[in-house]
Amino acid sequence: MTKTALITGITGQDGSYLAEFLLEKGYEVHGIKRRASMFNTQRIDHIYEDPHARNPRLKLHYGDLTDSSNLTRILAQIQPDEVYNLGAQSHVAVSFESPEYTADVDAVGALRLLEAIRFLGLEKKTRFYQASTSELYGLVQEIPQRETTPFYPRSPYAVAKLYAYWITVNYRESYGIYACNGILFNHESPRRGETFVTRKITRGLSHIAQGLEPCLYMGNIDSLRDWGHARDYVRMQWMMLQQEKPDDFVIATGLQYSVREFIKWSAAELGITLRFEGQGVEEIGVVEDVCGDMAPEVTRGDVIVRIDPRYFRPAEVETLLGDPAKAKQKLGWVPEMTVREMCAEMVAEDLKSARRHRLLRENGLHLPVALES
Ligand code: NDP
Ligand code: GDR
Repeated sequence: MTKTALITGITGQDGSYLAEFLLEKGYEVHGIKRRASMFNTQRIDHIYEDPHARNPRLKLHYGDLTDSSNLTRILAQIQPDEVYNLGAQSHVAVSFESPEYTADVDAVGALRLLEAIRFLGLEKKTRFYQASTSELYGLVQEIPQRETTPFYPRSPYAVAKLYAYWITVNYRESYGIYACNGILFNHESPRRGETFVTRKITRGLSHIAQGLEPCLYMGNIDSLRDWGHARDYVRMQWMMLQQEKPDDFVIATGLQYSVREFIKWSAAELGITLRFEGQGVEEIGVVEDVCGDMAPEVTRGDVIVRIDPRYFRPAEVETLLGDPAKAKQKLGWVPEMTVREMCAEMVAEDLKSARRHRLLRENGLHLPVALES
């Protein structure tokens, strides 16, 4: 029997990898996409099938996590075996700007889906995955963080996700729904949104290396994160829903690095040796040496990284380090890609696109290069 899955957030980083993964497993995959004034399906265009084709296995529905009427209608129509709730206003810094919207989508959105499952009597059929996050640990109470570590959220995003975490547990305990929280630590890829720190770095430095931009402006580069690859992490989202009993799992690598280190690795991939000097907001990243296929604009002594306090957050999560022991033991969790390999992959992809930009510019076509975050 073909299994059916519904993915909210299918147009996002994880949604696109998960859709690919489930299609390969033979699933019929349904995704909810938001109406936008421009096309917003770039990450899934390569797997998209013309709805006029016979029996397409990927189907998209317009919808929004703030609209329970469409969520209920889509669930009633599809009656999915599995729901992956990946949709979210997922940017921590933005959640300070739009706290109420973030709560509506990230907290009440999860409730709307769970209520729809209950209302439609799908409690015994539909398994539910909630995209929970290491941001729940916020001001960390224990190192490393595991499933039993107390939460201390530090942003409107994290507080909204705390509600979603507990409502998922509550519906599991109250109504017997097979519902799981994946407490995923940061995971990245060439498909990562351009305003998250890793992609901002790989994209920004690739642009600098191609002479398209002079400098990368960063926030707190002392921040420590446990970074993995999104492709490895979506595999675990699926694994969680294949267990006999629903449970919550931390997914992490168990290794931690600073944002500054990630900047240095990315520069090294581009043939730039970068030295940091100064302190606090005066800290700068200076080019110590250059080799490889670099635009002549980048030379020794150039300052290509500066700190801009605009990127500091009202409350910061300084350090995150996960303990994936439970996932290792129960799900056989083995990440395939190291953070350095991931960084190399991201730089390679961003460099390709920066080269295209440069070529267009050399031929008189100027595209906007936004390095905002
Ligand atoms: P992205 O920001 O790349 O994707 C978010 C998705 O949610 C997009 O498809 C977006 O649509 C959609 N979305 C946003 N608002 C709404 C809404 N109101 N209604 C319906 N859909 C909406 O995030 P990721 O793929 O990186 O993350 C997936 C999930 O995992 C998120 O819930 C995130 O909070 C969580 N998470 C992510 C981690 C990470 O490191 N990546 C770690 C832990 C948890 P559109 O394309 O139109 O913007
Ligand atoms: P995070 O990811 O907040 O951990 O949330 P992000 O990549 O945005 O920030 C990581 C750390 O880097 C610091 N930082 C900067 N961040 C951004 N975006 N831009 C900058 O210029 C910059 N300079 C330094 C941040 O302060 C932070 O400490 C991500 C999201 O995917 C969430 O949805 C998810 O839940 C968590 O990861 C786990």
